[in-house]
Amino acid sequence: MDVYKNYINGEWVESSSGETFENRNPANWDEVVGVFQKSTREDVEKAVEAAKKAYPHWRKVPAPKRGEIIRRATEILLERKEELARLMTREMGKILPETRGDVQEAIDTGFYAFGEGRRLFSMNTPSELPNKYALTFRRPIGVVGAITPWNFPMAIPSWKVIPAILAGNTVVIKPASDTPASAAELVKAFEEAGLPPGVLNYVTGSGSVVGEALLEHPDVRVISFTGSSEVGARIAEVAGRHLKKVSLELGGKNPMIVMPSADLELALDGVVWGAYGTTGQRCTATSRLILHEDIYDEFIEMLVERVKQMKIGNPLDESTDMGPLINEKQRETVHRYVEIGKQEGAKLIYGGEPLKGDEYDKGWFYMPTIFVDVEPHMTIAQEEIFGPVLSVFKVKSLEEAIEIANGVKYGLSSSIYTRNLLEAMYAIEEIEAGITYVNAPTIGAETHLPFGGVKATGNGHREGGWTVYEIFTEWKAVYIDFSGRLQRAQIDTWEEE
Ligand code: UN1
Repeated sequence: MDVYKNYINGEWVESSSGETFENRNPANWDEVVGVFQKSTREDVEKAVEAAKKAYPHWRKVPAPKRGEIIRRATEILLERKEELARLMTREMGKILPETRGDVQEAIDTGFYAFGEGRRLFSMNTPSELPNKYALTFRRPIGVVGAITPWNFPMAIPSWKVIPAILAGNTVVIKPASDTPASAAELVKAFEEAGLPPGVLNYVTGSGSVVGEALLEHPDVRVISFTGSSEVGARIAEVAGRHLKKVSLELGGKNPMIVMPSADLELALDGVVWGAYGTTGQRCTATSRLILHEDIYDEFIEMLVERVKQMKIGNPLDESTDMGPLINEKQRETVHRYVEIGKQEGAKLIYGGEPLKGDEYDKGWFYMPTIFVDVEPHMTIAQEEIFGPVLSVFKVKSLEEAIEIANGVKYGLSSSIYTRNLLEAMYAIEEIEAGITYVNAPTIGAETHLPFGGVKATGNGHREGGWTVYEIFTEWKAVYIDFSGRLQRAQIDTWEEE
């Protein structure tokens, strides 16, 4: 059995608690994937101290050179992609094509950051005074605390860690306790690539101890968190008291609209992938399907036929379409929402139960579930379920579809299927979301574009692409006056010369 330690100041060390916790395979809970440190506040303090000590040197390493270490680490991930995907499937439960994709997201993020090392563009602007330059530079901030979820066990840690260190910060990461092995492998790739000690530190344990200690530590200047809106709001509150910079990537209740002009087969492929990929456990999952009345009955029939054919089971088996949920608690949550859906009058037409039978007995499997005739005020229409539950709505017009799409507190991803250009353009204009897809499902964002959402999905930051560097840098404005005399901004003007 693999025993994983914390990684602090370039060394793998045990927690001061002397205690550990197990990480089990959600498809077969008899299998222990690894044993991890149950860390304490003291461990976090050591990690932050190491990160703080490493910072003055690391920020002086030229960004292109920081990028080269990231490139080496990324090449290691590329070489190990298959092995890492298998480990991730065992600890997280999503199917192999998806865990390969998860590792690939980290690889894409790494190679993008390598290039960014030679960009990190800043801006110059004219001064209002003659013989004076007005320049700006991006500066690293210091120690970053990254708190990451279990649904993208390597991709999301990479979205935070890689740009943070490329920009010259140092990092302490606390991965989700359901998937700490994948994050450890990311750390190992950096260790092998020659990242100096203390630049990246890894501490496992509970949110209430490790996460909280990071949040409250005065030397942690930035907190980057992905998870639920409830936890995000609390993080923002505590971090606000300590005047830390916070980036939050939170929940979603992502709609897909299908209009009569759509290619229905294409929309069908899209909704099945969007709703049941990752067993619905993506913040971008398609959890609401908004159908125009003209195609409502036909499309639902097609959908049920297709979902019946899905193969649910061992996610390591290449022919499986959907694996289990992450843990017992998540399965209970999903089932509770299904019960609420039924009580509130939505019509359950498929699924709604944990799967039973030999193959499923030792995993957190749940049937792909479809509710129709869902009304916008219902709980299953409003709240993020994070499971394979699709709520279907019937509308008379695109305007009504968009009203429903926008009628939730979240605004991460969204999609419309149509072959009518004007409908597509209208949706792009009107849907309140950080991401809108046309003729593609709500999942599958590429790493070089801004990722994040509006309303309760976050606090205005965007991970991914060039925008993530806004999170991990601060601007310095520099004025260079070469006029040889005192020039007073706002008071002297060049005409006075
Ligand atoms: C998430 O669910 O938190 O766009 C991230 C997607 C993935 C990332 C999802 N690339 O579905």
